[in-house]
Amino acid sequence: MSMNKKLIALICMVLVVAMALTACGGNNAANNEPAKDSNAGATEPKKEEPAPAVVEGPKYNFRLAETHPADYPTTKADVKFAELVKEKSAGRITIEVFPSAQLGEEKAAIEQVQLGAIEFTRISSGPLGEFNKDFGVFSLPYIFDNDEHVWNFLKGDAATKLLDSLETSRLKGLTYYSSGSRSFYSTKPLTSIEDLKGLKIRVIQNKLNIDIMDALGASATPMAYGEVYSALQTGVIDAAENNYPSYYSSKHYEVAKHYIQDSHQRVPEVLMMSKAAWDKLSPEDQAIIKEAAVESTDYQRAEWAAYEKVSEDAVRAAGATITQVADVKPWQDAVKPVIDANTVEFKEVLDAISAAR
Ligand code: GTR
Repeated sequence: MSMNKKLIALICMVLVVAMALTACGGNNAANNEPAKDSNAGATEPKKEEPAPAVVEGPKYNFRLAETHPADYPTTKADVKFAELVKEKSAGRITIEVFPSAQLGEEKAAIEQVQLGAIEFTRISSGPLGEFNKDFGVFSLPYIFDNDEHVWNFLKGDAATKLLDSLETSRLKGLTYYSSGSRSFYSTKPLTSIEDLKGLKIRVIQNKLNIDIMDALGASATPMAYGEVYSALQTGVIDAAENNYPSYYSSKHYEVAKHYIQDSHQRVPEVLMMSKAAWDKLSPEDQAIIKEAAVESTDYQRAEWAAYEKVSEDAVRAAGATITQVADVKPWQDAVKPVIDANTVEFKEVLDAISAAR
């Protein structure tokens, strides 16, 4: 190789190395530019850099209504969401979380959020069914096999469409959170489906819940969550139903110590905003709220998984008698009329739920 050729080869090598270094440095924190195609040719997906905080814009001080106490997984996630919003808006948007139903029980909270008097709430899809018919689907019994099935569905298009449909009810759905599965508990011994017959069972206010209790031979008593403890204690009701975390944190296990795990419903939690308040925000601020909500989801799911275990252990240790339903088929058969009566109404979503199995 002549001297000239060697020189040209050397220059080419230097250029190639320089170009490679420039490409690597194209997504660093210093330039704050998100990578255009960060996954191209990469074996491992690269983490997106956080978008810079949106400093310019109006200041807001919002409120968020939460039914559960401060140490409950949904409340912790609400706080996480508020922190993320504050960070992303450089402190312009603050959200104060009011736990323990301080701003009202769930039904009242939804109404306030519809009006824009409260800007945010974290709510169960159970009561939402009364405000938005499509959400009733989550109250149908035994439609999900397990938590994985629930999340396969929640991560798909049909669940996003459902969340978006809340706009027709003056609500802006932001994200779903975990809520495990609901099972029955009673002040009276409860070890089989037969034991439910004739019981007065508190339900979340929702027509489908009443139909389910009828199908099981029980009688449904719709009631706000905050009233259940004393209603069980005084015998106004015999039973209620919920997941382990609520059974534990509400202390219902103290007064109704017979729990039968049949997992009849898996009713996701929803974080949502008032549509009226949402519409007043700039597109940049809307993006902040949406991103923060989505980012708080994994945190909530992790908190949920841990607390579900803690609460089951705690109620067992406190002397609750827990019966695991070995064969759920008789239970499914008993409530089949409720499913049959609603298959047409919820067909599209039910198909998506089956496909997510
Ligand atoms: C809990 C849910 C609450 C509330 C409660 C109830 O599982 O997290 O939002 O709906 O159930 O039974 O009222």
